[in-house]
Amino acid sequence: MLTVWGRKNSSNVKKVLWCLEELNIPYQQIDVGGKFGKLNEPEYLHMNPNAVIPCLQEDDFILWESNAIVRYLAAKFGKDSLYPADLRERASIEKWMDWVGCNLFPPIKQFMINFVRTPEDQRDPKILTQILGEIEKLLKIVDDTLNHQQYLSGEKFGMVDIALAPLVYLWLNVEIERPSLPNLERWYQLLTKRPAFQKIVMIEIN
Ligand SMILES: N[C@@H](CCC(=O)N[C@@H](CS)C(=O)NCC(=O)O)C(=O)O
Repeated sequence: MLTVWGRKNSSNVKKVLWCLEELNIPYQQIDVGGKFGKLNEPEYLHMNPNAVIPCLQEDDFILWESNAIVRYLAAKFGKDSLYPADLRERASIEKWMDWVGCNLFPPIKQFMINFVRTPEDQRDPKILTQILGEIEKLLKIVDDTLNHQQYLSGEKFGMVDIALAPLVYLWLNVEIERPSLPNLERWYQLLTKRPAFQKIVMIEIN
């Protein structure tokens, strides 16, 4: 049995749970992080010394870093669906997965801290404008790419759609002004039709 450590409303945990649901793999999920705490307890630190979620446990095998976990699950259980056999096709998807983790996640995390988790009267408009500008610039790159392909993974739904969409869900479902990104919106609407996306990703943001 696979165990996913991490509260369900974390964007990075959502990637892992959504991937498992898409692949129809049984798992158990344990709430840690956020209001559940425990990330700095020795038992958790022993698994993930970074004290962040998610963390995957499969017997005595432990894996952290959400995109690495998605890659592992796709390679192990999704060879016919999520994990392309063709090396160039796979590398093109993995390139975007690294981009999501290295480029997009940092400003999204700042947005979470400075907007979602900060009461309205304590928000700094200058900082927020800067963070939102950064996110918009990055999502415009995705929007341009989606102008000539159905999914970010290519013509078929795949690993990087799973790595990206929980972050985009957050940006699209908070009360902020957003530029029009029609291709991104079309792609997002496609994902909202997937039962696993509805179950795992489309939950309350907090
Ligand atoms: N690069 C890491 C980032 C992990 C991360 O920052 N996780 C956040 C939640 S999205 C976390 O653990 N926050 C502390 C908490 O939830 O208590 C990954 O992709 O797994």
